[in-house]
Amino acid sequence: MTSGPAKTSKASGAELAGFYDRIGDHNLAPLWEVIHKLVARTPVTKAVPHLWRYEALRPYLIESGSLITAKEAERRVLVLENPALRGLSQVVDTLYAGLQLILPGEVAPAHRHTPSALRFIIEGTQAFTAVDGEKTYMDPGDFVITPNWAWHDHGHEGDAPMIWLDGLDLPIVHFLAATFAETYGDDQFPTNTPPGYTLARYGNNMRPVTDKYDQLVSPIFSYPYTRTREALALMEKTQDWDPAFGLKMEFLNPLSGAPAMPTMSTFMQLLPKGFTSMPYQATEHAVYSVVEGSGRVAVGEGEAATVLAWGPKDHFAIPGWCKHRLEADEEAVLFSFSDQVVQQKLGLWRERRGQG
Ligand code: 1HN
Repeated sequence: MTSGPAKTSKASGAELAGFYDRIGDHNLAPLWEVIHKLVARTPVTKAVPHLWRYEALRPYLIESGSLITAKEAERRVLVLENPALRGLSQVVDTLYAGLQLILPGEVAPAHRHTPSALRFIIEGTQAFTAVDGEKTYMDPGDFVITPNWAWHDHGHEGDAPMIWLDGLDLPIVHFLAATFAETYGDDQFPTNTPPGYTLARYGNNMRPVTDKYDQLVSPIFSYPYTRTREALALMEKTQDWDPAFGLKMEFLNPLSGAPAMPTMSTFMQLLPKGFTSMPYQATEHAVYSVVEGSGRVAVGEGEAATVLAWGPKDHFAIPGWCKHRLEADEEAVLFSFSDQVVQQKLGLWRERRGQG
């Protein structure tokens, strides 16, 4: 039985119900029945914390390679669907994630769209993504950007399966009802610059003096793991660990100093062996990809905590405002992406460290 409206000091439940019926005929509704649901005291997320073990999902991804070609599929991807958001292609409330397979000799044809995409390479070598005609060959641990509305296609010149994580801001762009796409017509957008051109141009702490600062997205679309890892290895020597993060670095747009992408924040994080973080919570919704090492994330508190045990190539989702602790059994490196940059631009982002 559905309970009708409770009585107020002025009217009975029946009077209110009659009133709601009458205004309902005019597409009107009483805010006072829903205001506390609309604006709760703490952020409410639909998604739940979840771990996708690579070992368990990899066979299905490989099997998908025998069922459909990359070209037929346009993108051959198994979507990481949050268990609480099945059917919506959402890994957390605001983000999409999937694991993409490309086999030797295959192409994923050129297209462009308003959502922005990132790739984080999980296994394989000698596949490339081409962004607006510049090829980038990808290796495990590399972080690659496809800016919104940039032509992009993928190809594979190696001899073993290549798998990467795709992260997109699709739910955000969908919310704004601003999602649209175009196919190029040919498999590949014509190449016009040598591989590595953009990294040479913008990735050496210099910029061409004629370039503007106000580009929304980083002109560097490949951040190679060799460079990232080397930086972490050197900084690690100081043992300057943040109690919540260990050593957590954010990928930036070198022209503006802003986050590398306008809609998704991207991070690489090193946790020393034996590290246990302080409890931490933030309003951002985040997805992690384990590069090296193993450990756990305990989400929630005490007996009710969900403990997710991760190892290399595993992925896990931590929805906003979930209090969590990260633990590393051995030195670990985690890539992650979140909607922090969007929340910060809108003045919404909050964090809380420790028990408080
Ligand atoms: C897309 O264009 C790619 O280019 C991957 O590899 C995943 C998911 C939804 C919409 C477009 C890609 C995507 C996608």
